[in-house]
Amino acid sequence: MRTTLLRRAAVTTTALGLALTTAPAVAQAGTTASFTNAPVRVTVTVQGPDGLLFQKKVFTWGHDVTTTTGGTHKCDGTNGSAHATKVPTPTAALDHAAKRNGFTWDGTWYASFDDFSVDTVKGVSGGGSAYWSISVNGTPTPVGGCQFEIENGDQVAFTWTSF
Ligand code: B12
Repeated sequence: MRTTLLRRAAVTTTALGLALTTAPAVAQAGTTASFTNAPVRVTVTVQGPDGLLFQKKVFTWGHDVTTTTGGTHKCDGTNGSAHATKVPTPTAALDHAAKRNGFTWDGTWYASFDDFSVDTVKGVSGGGSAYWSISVNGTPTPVGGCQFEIENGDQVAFTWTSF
């Protein structure tokens, strides 16, 4: 019994240690703790031309992402100086969803926007007549997916949309 309890405590401590080493930084402002880029839990939906391709709750924060076409770049809301500090973003959420659920996405990097255009998700691309629209809570984002800030509980959707 005691051995089991000790083993459980060790596992919990290890898990907590892992979470703290992989979670983003916590900033301390005066006496009040304030979080920068604190992880949020959002629902990521990928709606393809023939139906739902993916839908799941994802724990996410702004981070560097790598695509085959675009290479490695930040995707944390500081893109295009949209935010002064790092924040969770739609494309970062897609990236976390893809990594943890075994699917891929690809995007072209546009230095002019300091952002990726999301071109392919789960092997499905626009093919010149459609694109992956990015919306949060049903509203298309006015900026690219690495510039927009998402919040806890948001509905983040990538929807295959004809021109
Ligand atoms: C046409 C257009 C599109 C078309 C492009 C394809 C086509 N059929 O031509 C489509 C419909 C795909 C599109 C999509 C989006 N767009 Co758009 N688009 C434009 C527009 C009106 C003209 C671009 C253009 O042709 N430039 C001329 C060519 C010669 O230059 P270019 O660099 O080669 O153009 C390419 C890029 O602009 C790229 N592109 C288009 N939109 C976006 C958005 C982002 C974030 C990136 C990185 C690249 C990109 O596609 C163009 C053609 O290949 C601009 C407005 C403007 N005045 O620039 C907005 C504009 C670039 N788009 C914008 C946005 C927000 C989007 C979306 C994110 C909207 C959304 N919420 O879904 C999506 C991209 C989503 C994704 N998958 O990542 C914003 C970007 C602002 C910002 N700071 O990020 C702009 C500036 C409009 C605005 N709100 O003022 N767009």
